[in-house]
Amino acid sequence: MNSPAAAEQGIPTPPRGAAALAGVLALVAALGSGHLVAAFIGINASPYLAVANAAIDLTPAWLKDFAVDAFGTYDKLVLLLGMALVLLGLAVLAGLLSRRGPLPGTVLIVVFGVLGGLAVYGRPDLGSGALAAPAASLLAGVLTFRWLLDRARAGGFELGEHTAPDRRRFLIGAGGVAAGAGVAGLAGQLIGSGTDAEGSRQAVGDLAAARPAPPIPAGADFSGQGTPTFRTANQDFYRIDTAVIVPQLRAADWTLRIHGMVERELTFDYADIRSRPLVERTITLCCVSNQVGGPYISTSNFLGVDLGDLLREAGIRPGAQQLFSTSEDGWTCGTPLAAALERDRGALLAIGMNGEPLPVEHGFPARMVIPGLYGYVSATKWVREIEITTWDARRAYWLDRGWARRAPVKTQSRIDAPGAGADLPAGRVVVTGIAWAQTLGIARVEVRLDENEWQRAELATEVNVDTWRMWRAVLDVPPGEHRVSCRATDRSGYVQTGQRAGVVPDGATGWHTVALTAR
Ligand SMILES: Nc1nc2c(c(=O)[nH]1)N[C@H]1C(S)=C(S)[C@@H](COP(=O)(O)O)O[C@H]1N2
Ligand SMILES: [Mo]
Repeated sequence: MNSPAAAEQGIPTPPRGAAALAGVLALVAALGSGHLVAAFIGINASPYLAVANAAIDLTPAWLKDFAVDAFGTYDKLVLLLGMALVLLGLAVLAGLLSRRGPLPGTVLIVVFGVLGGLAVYGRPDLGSGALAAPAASLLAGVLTFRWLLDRARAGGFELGEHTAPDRRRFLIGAGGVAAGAGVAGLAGQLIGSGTDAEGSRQAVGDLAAARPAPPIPAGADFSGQGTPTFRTANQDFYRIDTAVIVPQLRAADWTLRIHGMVERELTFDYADIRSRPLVERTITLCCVSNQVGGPYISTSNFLGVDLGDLLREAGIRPGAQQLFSTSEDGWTCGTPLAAALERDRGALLAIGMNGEPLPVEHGFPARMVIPGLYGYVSATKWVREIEITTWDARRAYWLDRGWARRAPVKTQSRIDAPGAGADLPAGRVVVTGIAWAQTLGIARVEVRLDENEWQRAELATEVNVDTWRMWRAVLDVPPGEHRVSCRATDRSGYVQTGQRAGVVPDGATGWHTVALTAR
């Protein structure tokens, strides 16, 4: 189909389908070549990933909160798929707008190339040489687009008797581009994931604890009645981070530098850390984005060296306030220095988790773990750098996005059984759950049915004050619709508030309440 004006000038217009296909294939060629070039620089230079990372970095607290809530650990997959749909739509548009000439589509591609370039340029973990990847994308996108449009237009393949050969020529060109882009993208993926972090992790072998954690006593959970097991299996441990592609680090390539307001700058490698006497601690980690009753809390045996000892070796200079840590992928974290130094606190530079080297997605080769502080102010994964500084000198990642600087874990509790909306026989109902008040310990948990009196729950055996504590209660439930709530009291005497607060800026509060029907 030709527009009247073009037909008058004798300039053939490509059909809509061919123009749209040219747009889509230009996009595929752009992403494929960018990915291939990025493989040699750092996979985060791949424009698509860089834009996704930038989108995450620009996400304000309320939106992150929503995304984590709605999609959990799949939030990044949803983002990547959403971006793919938007890009596909725009690629089709670029093609359709360019049937009379390649300029509109070319402008659109250049605009996107520049956006990709800005996203790469903004990465804290890449140099400006990384711009080669979006540049390759831009070039491949524009050239492919114009070449395919030309082919679609050549001789006007819906005009006259040359239809069939011209269409064949276009389709061969299109097929060639698709294949080339596919090969480039795949090669990029293979080369880029060539740093074999998992292989390196497998090769670490046994990490022996000089001081193992005491065994978990038999009565520490009610997992037979609905609570989680006391320790969370590594593959079930909740995961929260900003990384679209988890940093792939080999133990041999890892070092940790401690610098800033210290007497002597120190750098440790993996062998330095693992050859020190390793201590194992059972610790419950939780996320500030955990809603009341939410799943972002887990417990593990973390193995590592005392973080305070490393800091004392470096020698802290007077006036220092903040431990500012940076990960391999440029994420930053601000921790009160006092918490890292407190001897009773048990802050760790951890390299092991539940008897294995840290899983890659939980920070291999090394991460920080500090009991009593939400993960975003204490638990840097893939940690590479610790700067001792003041609060004024450095601002951590989440601080600029609406979250609090001070973020001790709040005393909280959760009902695990019965599940929300349960339908069960009236009478004796066993209610179980967890409660936590890291650094203090749980003194009491109470449950109540509807607006009745609070009733004391039985507490499971305590493991230590830095872990969750399981509880169990038996309620007498008459037939009908009911609501069950729980609340914890910690060893300071503080009774968990019923006042509802959202997760921003420093953690949710309120009593977890589940509805149930008894018959
Ligand atoms: N490098 C890096 N470390 C990070 C984060 C991150 O985004 N990047 N997120 C933090 C947050 S918000 C939490 S709650 C914990 C979660 O640790 P996990 O994924 O091992 O459960 O990691 C912390 N460490
Ligand atoms: Mo978190």
